[in-house]
Amino acid sequence: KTILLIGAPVDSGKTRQGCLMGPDAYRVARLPGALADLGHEVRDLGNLAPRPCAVAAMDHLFELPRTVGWTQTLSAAAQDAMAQGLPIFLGGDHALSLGSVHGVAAHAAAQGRPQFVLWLDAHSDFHTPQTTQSGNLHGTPLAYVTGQPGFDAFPPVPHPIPQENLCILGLRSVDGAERAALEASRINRHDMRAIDEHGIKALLAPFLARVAQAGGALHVSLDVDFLDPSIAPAVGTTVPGGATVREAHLAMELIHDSSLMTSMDLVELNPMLDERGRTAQVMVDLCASALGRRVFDRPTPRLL
Ligand code: DIR
Ligand code: MN
Ligand code: MN
Ligand code: MN
Repeated sequence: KTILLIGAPVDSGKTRQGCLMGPDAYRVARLPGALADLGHEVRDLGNLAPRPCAVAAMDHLFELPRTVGWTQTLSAAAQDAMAQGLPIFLGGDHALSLGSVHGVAAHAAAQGRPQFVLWLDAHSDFHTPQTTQSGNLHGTPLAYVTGQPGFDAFPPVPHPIPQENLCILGLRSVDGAERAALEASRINRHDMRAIDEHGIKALLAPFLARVAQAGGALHVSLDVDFLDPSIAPAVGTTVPGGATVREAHLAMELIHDSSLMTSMDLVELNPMLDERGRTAQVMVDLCASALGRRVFDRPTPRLL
């Protein structure tokens, strides 16, 4: 595969700073080499910068104009990159997905292909600018890309992703307003208890089978806080009780075996909070698993 690494040092999605160092941490942890070792052609496109944006600031939202500027930049970059290969967006906080998912969905729509999204996160990120309590826009991408109202300052969403095309895994911190909205939605969502009771494969394989059956494009958005803080401390919003190293690798390995992934985000790494780069390294290793690193081949990938 041709893999395009796109540095997205977005730090405007929440108040705690540091995610702007994420793209370089992934480079230092040798993400480009790890993917090249698997036989991929890797092109590092360097880091993007947000478009200057004239929308008015809003008191209850942190850094709205900058986040809108990032969304414009990233949507355009995603659409360009999809024509050339498989983009991996190196975050940056989760607000970057406002743009990356907007862009890949536009590309899929132009190809007449349905877009699917797998969201691996402790949080559901389904707030709107009206319902957010924190004012942090990294908590809003799934509402934006599914076409929920309230995102007037952002680029229009001509191709909203159908709710049933989203799957969230790893939930253990869902705010009240999000919970009501999720329960009223058709979004596939699985909390940590579901992972405990059924295991990753039983939850993920049916979703991947649906993507395959629909001939869909699959965007995978991996938030560091999907992982348990004991293995991935370098994130501002740790929540105990997250995925283990092996649960996360199994998810990535199933994604690889499905051959369905067309784009990916690695988000919320805050190198300022890391312990000698160990979280960056776990994220690099997970990304490598999603792109084919394995111990033994599995001759017949079976989704169900
Ligand atoms: C929280 C945090 N739900 C908020 N969201 C995070 O600010 O709305 N998402 N950290 O990954
Ligand atoms: Mn998130
Ligand atoms: Mn269109
Ligand atoms: Mn999160």
